[in-house]
Amino acid sequence: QILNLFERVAQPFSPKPDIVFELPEFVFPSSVGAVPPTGSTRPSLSPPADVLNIPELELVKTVPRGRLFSSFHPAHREAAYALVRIFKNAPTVADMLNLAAHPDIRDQVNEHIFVFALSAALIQRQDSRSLRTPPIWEIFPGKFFETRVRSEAQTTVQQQLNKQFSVTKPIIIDKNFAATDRVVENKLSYFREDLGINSHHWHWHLIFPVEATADIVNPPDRRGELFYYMHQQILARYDAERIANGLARVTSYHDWDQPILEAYFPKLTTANGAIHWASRPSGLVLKDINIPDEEVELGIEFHIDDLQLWRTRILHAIHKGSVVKGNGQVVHLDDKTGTNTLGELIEASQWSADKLFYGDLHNFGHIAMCYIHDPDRSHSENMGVMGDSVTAMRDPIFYRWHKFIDSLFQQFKATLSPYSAQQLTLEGITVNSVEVHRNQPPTPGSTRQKNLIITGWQESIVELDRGLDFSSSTPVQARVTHLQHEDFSYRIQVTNSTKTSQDIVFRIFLAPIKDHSGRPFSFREQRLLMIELDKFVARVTPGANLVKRKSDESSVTIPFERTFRDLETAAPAVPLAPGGNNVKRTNFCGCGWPDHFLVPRGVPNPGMPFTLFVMATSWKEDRVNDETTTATGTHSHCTHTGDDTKKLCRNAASYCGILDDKYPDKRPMGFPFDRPPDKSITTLAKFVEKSPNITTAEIRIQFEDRVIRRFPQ
Ligand code: CUO
Repeated sequence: QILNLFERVAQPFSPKPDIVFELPEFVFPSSVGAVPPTGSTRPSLSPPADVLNIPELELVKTVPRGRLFSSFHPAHREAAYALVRIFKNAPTVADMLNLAAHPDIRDQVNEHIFVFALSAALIQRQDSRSLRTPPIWEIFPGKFFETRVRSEAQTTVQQQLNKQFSVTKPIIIDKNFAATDRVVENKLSYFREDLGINSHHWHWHLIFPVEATADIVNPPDRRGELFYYMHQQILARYDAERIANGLARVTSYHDWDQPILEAYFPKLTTANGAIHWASRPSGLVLKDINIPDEEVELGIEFHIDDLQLWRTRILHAIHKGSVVKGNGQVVHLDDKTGTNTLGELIEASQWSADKLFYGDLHNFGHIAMCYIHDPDRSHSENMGVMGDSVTAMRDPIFYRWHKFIDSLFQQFKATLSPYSAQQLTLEGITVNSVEVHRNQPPTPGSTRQKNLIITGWQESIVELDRGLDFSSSTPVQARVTHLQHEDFSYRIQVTNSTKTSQDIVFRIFLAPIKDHSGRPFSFREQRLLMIELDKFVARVTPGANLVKRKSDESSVTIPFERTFRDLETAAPAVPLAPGGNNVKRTNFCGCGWPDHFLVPRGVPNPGMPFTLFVMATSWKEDRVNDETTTATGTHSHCTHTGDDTKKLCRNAASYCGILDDKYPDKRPMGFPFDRPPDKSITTLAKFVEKSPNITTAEIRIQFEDRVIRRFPQ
């Protein structure tokens, strides 16, 4: 029933009399240590206003209803986090839901802020994590589907009301709706506009807030480093798609006097069609932003020179090897915490060493680009998609901007010593070979089963009526086409020449071998294109071992069902570290790379060559020391192959970490590719030659332009 709160959020909340919150159904999971609050499990939907103590909402309402909301905009954020705090401070879940349902909140505050704040509170509160929330495209279909879909939906509803058709056909979503084939960048629309990818990005920013909210005083563990790593991995994945489509890798957008040639016309609306997202034609140049405080929106003012100044100060810190806090304290950028410190500084979050001095570079870049078409709003235009974490990844400039942001981290990484032979080897463990095997029978014309991954399209049905103001209870469905791949498995041959069983971390990466023109990459280039596919722990006994791992067990992805079905936030049972007990852990709701995009698309027969890389490291050394953390960290990250440890885990910890827990890997994120190698290492072969614990294989990813039905629609 909580789903009702997310229905038609642009409209007043009018629950039907027969709908009541059935809080007992919201299992208060013992798994997360929450105790059902006594006497508060059955709130009514509309508690009398004089009973409910409505907190002060002045700050929340500074962004009026009906306006777009940007989590990159400091004043918008302040308004949103004020509501997050109100929800999180409610004594019980029932109180929080009653507050959310109250007309003063549900019908008065900005609808985007309402959804942001309630979603954030539901995830961040331990006692509400088992509640279901709908996918973000169901709440705001206008942020995912072009305006035409809305009109078609309206027709569908009308036909149903007139009983013209007994069966309603889903609306077909054209996977190239934003532009024609004449626009080169549109070749990548299947990536940029993918529901699962954009939903992941929204959830990531939801669970890694830029500011503290109520009980979050300290940032989530390695939050700044995760900001770097998750976005770096998006770039690596995007580049692999570009190469597959015959395009050069993304270029950094750092010369801010230069016009941006790649245009983007989103064709999206919000407020049920009333407000459109601005287009960004080709050739615009960044301008100073000077939006006055108006009735309708909070102002913001900064100069592009400010961005330049902040960039210079950040680079200065990187090359000096330290940042200076507001109180004068010097913080060294070392190899352990330097990336994290920089991440907080560059994004910039509340935990920036000195926001006044180092500024708000990344967030303000988003703002500068979302208002590039009307930088003082003299034309009263709305912002573009770069302003909202739900929509930002649709625009090609997102990737160019983040390539620039990533270049700052890469400059820091280049100041660190290359990994030594000792850091890259593991005594007594030899990884002899790795293969991938298709789980499906061969398709006609293809008999190869080994080292070949097949990709294609899948059609999935999504529900739209929850977000359409006219639909009432009439179901409206749409059929989307998205990338999919056949299931496959890794088979890793490992020799343990020690006398005892060892728990080994297997780190699996994938990277293209050649650029779009067919030129082989140097190792210095290829390491930045390494895509993490999985990371898990397996026990290897003395002698020869075969370690098997399925593609859908990846530590990077959330399962397909979680992308395309209502999100169940309660997780399945997952294992502890070796010898531990099973406990239930909470999944990160929607955070996690979508399973259907685990591997890049590749090219048609004979497929696109990739390097598959597997490295074994010691779990004993890599585990996070704290006892509890170790246990939870391990299980959420791994599948054990030993008999008593054959367990699944579904968390997407690699890009999303673990809620309220430490990042379950002591190594720097992206290890061993996060640092440039020694100058003498020019090829991947040289990089691995002294490490018997590493192996590589050449595999192919073959794209078949047909429907692969891996799951039912
Ligand atoms: Cu995710 Cu710029 O940080 O969008």
